[in-house]
Amino acid sequence: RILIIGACGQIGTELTARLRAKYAPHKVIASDIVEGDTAMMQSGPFEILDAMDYDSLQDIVIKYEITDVYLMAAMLSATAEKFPMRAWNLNMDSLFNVLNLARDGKINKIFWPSSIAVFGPTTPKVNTPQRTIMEPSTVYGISKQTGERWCEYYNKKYGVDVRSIRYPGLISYTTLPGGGTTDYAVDIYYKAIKHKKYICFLNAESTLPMMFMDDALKATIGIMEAPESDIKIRNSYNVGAISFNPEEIAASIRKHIPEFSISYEPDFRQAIADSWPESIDDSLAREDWGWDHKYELDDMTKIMLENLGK
Ligand code: VAH
Repeated sequence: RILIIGACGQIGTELTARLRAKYAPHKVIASDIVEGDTAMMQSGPFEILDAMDYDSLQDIVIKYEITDVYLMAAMLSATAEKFPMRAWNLNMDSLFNVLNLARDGKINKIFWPSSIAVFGPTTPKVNTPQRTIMEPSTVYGISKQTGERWCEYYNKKYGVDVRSIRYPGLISYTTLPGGGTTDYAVDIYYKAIKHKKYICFLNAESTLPMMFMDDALKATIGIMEAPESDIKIRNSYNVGAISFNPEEIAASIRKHIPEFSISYEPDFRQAIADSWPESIDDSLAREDWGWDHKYELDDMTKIMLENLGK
């Protein structure tokens, strides 16, 4: 059986639905610190769980005979800058809880999300390699870089089958993101429909790696279903899809809403975005376990506006 920790988050919500559609719903246990929406609560088992509470997590693993865990709970980049120690404790304690369950043979397989936030201002920004200089300047990035090191350590030392991908900014219409720097790329669609204008908290030139949620879910389930021998990288794989800046996503929106206008009022998140790459080299994920993205910017814009317009 599968346990999703942080099932009510931006990724967790859709991941839960996707896994319940793929496997029998009763085999996919959703958990979070708060209850989910009606669809989540009525479509399969749910448990209130604090990801930092080892004993409660172990009780759920035993109760449902969990074999695979997707650890989707974390504090993202912008919020983590406001609460550094809470972010460090949540992001790290939750990871150690799951890694230690696997080390002790209580679960078989782990998915743990890393992020392009592991890269920093000194990292080559264009087509960022899998292995390169990584001096993250954000609390979130530091926690993800450290988490990657621990994943590789537990794999090499204890044989823990933990698999990870470095998510770019993720865009979806089902669940609002919480506390990220790339969240402008979701908010802009809501504001385009509601007000036909958007005040962006990043400047026009802030090019960042991004991905539509359907591609992110394909990568997540894809790496978890790959044969163990295909997974050659045990810290975390680069995965990429599209790269754009606020001006380019605004132009994409104007193909549907010609009068849409954007203005720029950069805030503290500009420094975070400036420290991250513009585009990612994901050739190893494509070679090792067949990663391939499908959605380009205009495809995503069409889907976002259609679904948010309803
Ligand atoms: C954030 N959406 O903005 C997350 C992600 C690469 C960005 O880590 O913090």
